[in-house]
Amino acid sequence: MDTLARPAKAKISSGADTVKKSTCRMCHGGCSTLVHIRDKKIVKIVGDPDGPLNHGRLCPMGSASMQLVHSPERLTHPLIRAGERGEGKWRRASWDEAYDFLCERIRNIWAEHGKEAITIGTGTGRHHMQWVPRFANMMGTPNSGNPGRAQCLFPRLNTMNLTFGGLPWCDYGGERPPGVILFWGHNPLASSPDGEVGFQVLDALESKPKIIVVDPRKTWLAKQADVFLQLRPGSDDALALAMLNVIIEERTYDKEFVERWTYGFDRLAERVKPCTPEWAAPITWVPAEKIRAAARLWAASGPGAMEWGVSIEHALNTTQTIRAISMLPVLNGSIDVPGGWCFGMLPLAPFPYLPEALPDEMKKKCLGADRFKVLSGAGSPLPSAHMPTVFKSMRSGDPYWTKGFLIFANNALSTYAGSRDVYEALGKLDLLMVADLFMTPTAELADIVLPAAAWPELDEVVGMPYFSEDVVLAQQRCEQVGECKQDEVIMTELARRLGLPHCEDEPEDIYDAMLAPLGMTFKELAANGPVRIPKQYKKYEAKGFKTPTGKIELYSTRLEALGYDPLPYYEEPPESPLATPELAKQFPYVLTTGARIPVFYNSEYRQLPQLRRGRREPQVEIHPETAKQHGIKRGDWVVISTPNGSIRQRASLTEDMHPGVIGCQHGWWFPEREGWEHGIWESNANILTSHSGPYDPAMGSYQLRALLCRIEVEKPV
Ligand SMILES: Nc1nc2c(c(=O)[nH]1)N[C@H]1C(S)=C(S)[C@@H](COP(=O)(O)OP(=O)(O)OC[C@H]3O[C@@H](n4cnc5c(=O)[nH]c(N)nc54)[C@H](O)[C@@H]3O)O[C@H]1N2
Ligand SMILES: Nc1nc2c(c(=O)[nH]1)N[C@H]1C(S)=C(S)[C@@H](COP(=O)(O)OP(=O)(O)OC[C@H]3O[C@@H](n4cnc5c(=O)[nH]c(N)nc54)[C@H](O)[C@@H]3O)O[C@H]1N2
Ligand code: SF4
Ligand SMILES: [Mo]
Repeated sequence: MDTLARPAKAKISSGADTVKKSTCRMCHGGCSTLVHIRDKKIVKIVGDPDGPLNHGRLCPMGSASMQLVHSPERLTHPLIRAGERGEGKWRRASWDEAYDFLCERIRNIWAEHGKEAITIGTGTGRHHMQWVPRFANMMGTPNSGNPGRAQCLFPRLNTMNLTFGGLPWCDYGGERPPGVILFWGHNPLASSPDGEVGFQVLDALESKPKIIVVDPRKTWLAKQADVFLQLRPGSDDALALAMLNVIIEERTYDKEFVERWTYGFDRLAERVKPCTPEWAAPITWVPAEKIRAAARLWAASGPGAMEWGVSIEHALNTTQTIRAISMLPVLNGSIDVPGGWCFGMLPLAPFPYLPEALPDEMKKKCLGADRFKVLSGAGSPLPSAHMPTVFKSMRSGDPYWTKGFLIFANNALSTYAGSRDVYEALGKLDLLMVADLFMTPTAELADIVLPAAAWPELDEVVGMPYFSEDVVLAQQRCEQVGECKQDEVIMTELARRLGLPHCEDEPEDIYDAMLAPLGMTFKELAANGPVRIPKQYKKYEAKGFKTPTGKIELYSTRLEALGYDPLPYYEEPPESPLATPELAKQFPYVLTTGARIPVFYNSEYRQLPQLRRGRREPQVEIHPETAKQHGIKRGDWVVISTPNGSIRQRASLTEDMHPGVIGCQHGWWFPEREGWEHGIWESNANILTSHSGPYDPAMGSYQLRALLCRIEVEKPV
């Protein structure tokens, strides 16, 4: 099954070992672990039976944690480039030398181009997710970002903050289980995203809720579903509008909740009136009757828990798709009720992002902020630069030059759309710093590479799920590998060398301050283990929703004030059989990229034998009938092409894939290959994508899924 089920229960007999409690972060994290240490070295990592989210279990990636820590491929000391960019010549440096080198280059860029000329980069949500915008504020630059800020969780977070006053999560382990779970473009059993681990979802299925799945692939969850909507990638907005239409037309919504706690229902009803299932069927490829069945089941089986995923953010009409889908739990009155879609308890003191350290004049220079107002401004707890605009400024100096890029955990060449344009942009920098665990193709291009600590080698406080904090956990330092340092420490030490504001703050003081409302210190949390915050429901009854009207804004006054459509709408992806039928003659399939598999994490873990063993090579999922038309057999190398480029992946034939859809993996490079590229130009899905727009008007998101492609068998050379 395409899930994480590996029920190994932890043994807690510790013998002569010291055992420390920590939290696995092989993915976004959340599984509690017991880390066994002997002679200052980790000898075993197992699931903690007391872990509130995993109850002793670890998935295949979690089980490979020790292999990550002790991988012979790890970077273990700073390296300064000694040859041409990409030539692979490095000299080992001490941390002192590394900081001196960085300070000199940074000061030169400041003097010549200003503080805004340095962008602080990171990747997906890690332990130091909150520290990166803080460090940017300390550095005096308005520009920080990552490949996910406009494409991953933040579109949901920012849009929901604006229109609901917070981001709800599914209520598992609460007063009652959900009556129905709707998995929308989301496969949490494989992905455990954003601090909501798949084990929780697996456990929730035991109470036999109704299941609805929206996915172009028939996943394991889809096989358990009462209704499975196998849609065309990128048509989620039309499908959601049609489901809203059915619930409103059939008057099966929770009238009392809608009347009392929502704003703009009548205008929503008017907007979705034409969006009937018959209208949506040819757009979504889902029969009208199935759309009706899903809407009826959803309305009848509450409380409903909405499990939505990143697919809806890897598309152009992100903001409005999110809005449309988010209204389904509103209409059946599932907001902040047991077993429904609930706001977090947020017990931690706010993280000190230090926006006050950045002058207003500088804030205005944030790249892309003038255009994508929800990405960088209203609703965003972590304002971000628009990264395609940053790459453009690296390439062309428009609207000003970006000359320095300090990356903490991001394989930019692999995970941003348009890898070739990213490559060109990185080549023009005066300073590229990469802090990573491994020498990735991106690190190979750097001027300086810093060895970062892996999850068992660092201290951090984390609230799960993200921006909800119903469970508060600690990561604990258990081993020192080489000269590796955790990112938070690197930022702090570099800040001190540069004499930046707030550089005197010690990370542990910040953890203690965050935990103060819980009446404990970091050391106490780390020693005693995670804290689950007792759930309170219907919190809005006391103070309303944190929106201008105090209600859930189906009609968004804040989006309206920012100049955006206050109601959700449907928009075709820029390339699609409907939007560009001529192009679709040359590229007849809809391509989706990057559906998560349980053994790799984006571009990570190809170095770890335990995880690579069963997945030596990249795979593209194709329906057998589709493959047959092109003479493609199982295991053949297939060339996948889009208007942006071509890559090769091995054919995996499966009836679970929609015949009109091709699903390729993302994140592929080959650490074992010689040369700086390590095969980055061979099978990397982002050769097929582009970051040049068009973009979601509010978030600046680009298309990573729902592209057009063609396939053919690779010809022997
Ligand atoms: N085509 C396509 N592209 C995609 C996606 C897709 O589905 N399809 N998904 C997108 C999404 S949702 C996201 S969030 C991004 C993810 O993009 P990234 O975050 O760039 O992806 P990763 O490969 O997980 O991580 C990048 C690097 O961080 C390093 N690393 C791991 N832990 C640490 C640490 O603690 N400190 C430091 N300094 N380094 C560390 C890893 O070794 C790795 O090289 O990719 C996006 N790109
Ligand atoms: N093992 C593992 N875990 C991970 C990661 C990883 O790389 N590996 N990456 C992490 C990151 S950064 C993220 S953001 C999360 C993402 O985790 P999820 O949100 O679960 O996202 P995916 O698995 O990428 O996609 C979920 C489902 O969406 C389907 N899908 C594809 N295109 C569309 C579409 O257009 N519409 C709809 N409705 N469905 C579509 C896919 O077939 C897939 O089954 O996972 C995180 N966890
Ligand atoms: S689901 Fe994530 S946190 Fe849990 S064991 Fe797997 S990798 Fe670790
Ligand atoms: Mo992500």
